[in-house]
Amino acid sequence: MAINYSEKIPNNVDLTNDRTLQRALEHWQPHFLQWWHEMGPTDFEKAEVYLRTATSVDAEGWARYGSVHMPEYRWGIFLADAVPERKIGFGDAMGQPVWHQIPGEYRSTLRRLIVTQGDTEPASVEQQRLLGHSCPSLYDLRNLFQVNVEEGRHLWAMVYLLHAYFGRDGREEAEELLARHSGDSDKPRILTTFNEPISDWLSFYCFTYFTDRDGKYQLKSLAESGFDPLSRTSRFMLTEEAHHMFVGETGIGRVIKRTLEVMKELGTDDPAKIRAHGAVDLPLLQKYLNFWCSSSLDLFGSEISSNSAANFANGLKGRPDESQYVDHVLRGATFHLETPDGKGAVQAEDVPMLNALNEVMRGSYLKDCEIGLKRWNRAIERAGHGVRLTLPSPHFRRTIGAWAGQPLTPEGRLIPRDEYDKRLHDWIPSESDRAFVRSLMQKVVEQGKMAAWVAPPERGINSLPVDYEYVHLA
Ligand code: BYC
Repeated sequence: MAINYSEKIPNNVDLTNDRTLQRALEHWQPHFLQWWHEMGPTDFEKAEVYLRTATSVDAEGWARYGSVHMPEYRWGIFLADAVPERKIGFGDAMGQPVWHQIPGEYRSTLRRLIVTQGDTEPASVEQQRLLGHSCPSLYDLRNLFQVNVEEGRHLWAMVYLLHAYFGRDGREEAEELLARHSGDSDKPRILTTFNEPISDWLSFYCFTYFTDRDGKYQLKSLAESGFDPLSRTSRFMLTEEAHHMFVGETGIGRVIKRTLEVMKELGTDDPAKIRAHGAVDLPLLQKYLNFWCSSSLDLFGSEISSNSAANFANGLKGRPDESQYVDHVLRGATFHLETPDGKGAVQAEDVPMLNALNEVMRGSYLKDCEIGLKRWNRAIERAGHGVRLTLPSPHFRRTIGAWAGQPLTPEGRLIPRDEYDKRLHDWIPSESDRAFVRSLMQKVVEQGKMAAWVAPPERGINSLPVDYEYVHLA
């Protein structure tokens, strides 16, 4: 069904013919806008931003671009087209028709999954709300706001499910999604990474590279769900998500490009000299990669998880790209898992595959993360330098699961705890590293100008030139 923009809430779910649901969502809408006014990029409400807005759910030509004041962005409810006669593709109910309503026995689990997913979306907007004040260019400022409005729309996607399928408790959860706040000591966001401050653009690029990629993998697994409305909404969210990871990958790539230029200009790889010249030395970038990668790895949950086993067996949450696997039931399958033995060594055991699905997903995610690393390392190699950027061991600096709190190097070697404590800031940014990065973050908003710590992008948005006025500041 086409997206109807003539309604108060743009949608392709035929809202006009469900007056109760329409009223409930129209009641939530001002609360969302109030939240946006208070917790979004508040100081840029009058800016005209060159944004894309979804116009259809087709993969081809699904968005239009134009200047928008962010509070007037048309947040709405867009589900990917239904697949006729879709069947559950995994778990014990494999082959049975998908559900168009919530099965009673899975109600609370599905609500928990939807609320957890929904909670991350406004959290990220809150985390990024002050970044506009230190943007490196109008191009970047526009990308930040594009990401922000789409995360707002992803909140709408989950709130729609809560309102449409869960009744009163769904409506209460929708209110709570606006009441918890990132980093709030009384009412924090649900998942750890979404309470980390994002106070500089290097963190923003790393967040969109690593944490949005967790979003990609979680959404891919929800897109497999036997609960069809969740599958359809997740599928369309993935279309929007691709740009967010693009911002991360090209952002980090541009930082590296600029650093390599400075290294060439100065004829040195001495971090102190590179910093004195106002660029990000590669060891410092490596620390940021270590920080955000390890934090994002926690978002997959514990290595051994009865939640993930039940979610899979019951057809609620599959593996990303489930169809690429041969066995979709996994009863009897095992996974070789390494965990710390508590005495400073590593033990290996074969565990039921069903219980290890968080780890399986973490593995696929890490492979995807490697792609950017390869590209960046090629640029470093071409410039004639021997340094290589790496991903930290998946066991490094974990706070969730079997490896939580274990003293390991980024290479994954267990070391004495006092050595770990002493060396931690060799591996993740120290307060002085962060202060240096913050010192680089001076707002650049003159048309066509770019901050000195990051190279311009190769091309602009929607075939426009890089120096286009992507944001017209009031
Ligand atoms: N922090 O069996 P366990 C995105 C909790 S990002 C705090 O180990 P399970 C985006 C867990 O909730 C994608 N708590 O794990 C990106 C559970 O609590 P309860 C977001 C954590 O359940 C950028 C307990 O520990 N989407 O979209 O198999 C910008 C034991 O859990 C954490 C989703 O996450 C943590 N890191 O898997 C904007 C999808 N990890 O229930 C957006 C929905 C675990 O015992 N969520 N816990 O009270 C899920 O599928 C699962 O909840 C998780 C955890 C994958 C998060």
